[in-house]
Amino acid sequence: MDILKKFSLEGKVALVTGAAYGIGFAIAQGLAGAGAKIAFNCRGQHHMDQAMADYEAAGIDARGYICDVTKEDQVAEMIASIEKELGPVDILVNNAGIIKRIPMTEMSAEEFREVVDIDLTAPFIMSKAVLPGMMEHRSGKIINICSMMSELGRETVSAYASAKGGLKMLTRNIASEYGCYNIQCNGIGPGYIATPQTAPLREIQPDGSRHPFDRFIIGKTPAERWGDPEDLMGAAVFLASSASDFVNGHILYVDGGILAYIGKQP
Ligand code: NAP
Ligand code: GCO
Repeated sequence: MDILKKFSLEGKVALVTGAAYGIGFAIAQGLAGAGAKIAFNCRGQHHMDQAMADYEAAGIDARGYICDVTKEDQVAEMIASIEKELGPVDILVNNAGIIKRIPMTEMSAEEFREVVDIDLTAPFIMSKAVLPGMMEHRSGKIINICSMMSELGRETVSAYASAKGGLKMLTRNIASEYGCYNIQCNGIGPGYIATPQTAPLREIQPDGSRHPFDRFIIGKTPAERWGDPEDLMGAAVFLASSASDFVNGHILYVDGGILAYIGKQP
């Protein structure tokens, strides 16, 4: 048996949400490297123009769509266009997400809802839009980008942790409900990854020293470094490919060991 063939995505169509930059862009690069045709979306033309140039520079013939993943009508329109232009979506990566770092007692219900809307309700909307096609073809892969906060809490991220904890359970539920159609829904739980989302936690201080949170994360991570978006490529290709056909409802943490570690002794 040629085991590498099981990791091939040749002939597959992959849609990665929020993949103009950051983790989504790296995952799309990984899937393209394994042979998939790439569709992605973001919300604004400015990011789209830059992203199209970045995909081209990476040698990837990606299709970009302006679409807000919280809007069911825009999502339906995007999926219809992808089906027409590339073919049915075989692989969906629910990557688009935001975070608001605000102490819970100072956070408005509106701010809380916005995070849950993008980080949890949108993966429901996106998955609901591709599931009928996957059921018809009796095959499909959905990958939800979860978080350390699917397992852990910390100050200021109540909405994000609630949404990412919920996303872990949405993952298990999709696996439970649609596994009989040969659809696998799994999650990737990235550790602390250097992207625009985490840039405020890594800012150099006015006195030239490292941000205290930066130092805290290095101390919490056995690998003693932040992750790079590229660290997530292998897990994404595995979960998108037939190599993972009997893996369902699993969250694969790619965290340099954070969840295994009690932390450095003082
Ligand atoms: P990022 O750099 O902030 O990128 C987020 C992407 O999501 C952007 O492309 C953004 O596009 C898009 N997006 C946000 N809201 C959207 C919406 N309503 N509709 C469509 N696109 C939307 O974040 P990242 O660090 O790469 O994170 C990607 C995912 O991994 C997120 O779900 C995040 O929670 C998760 N994650 C990140 C880390 C980390 O340490 N960085 C760790 C664990 C999990 P626009 O700019 O066009 O809005
Ligand atoms: C934070 C971070 C995180 C991460 C990530 C960890 O403020 O604690 O932004 O929550 O980005 O999701 O896995």
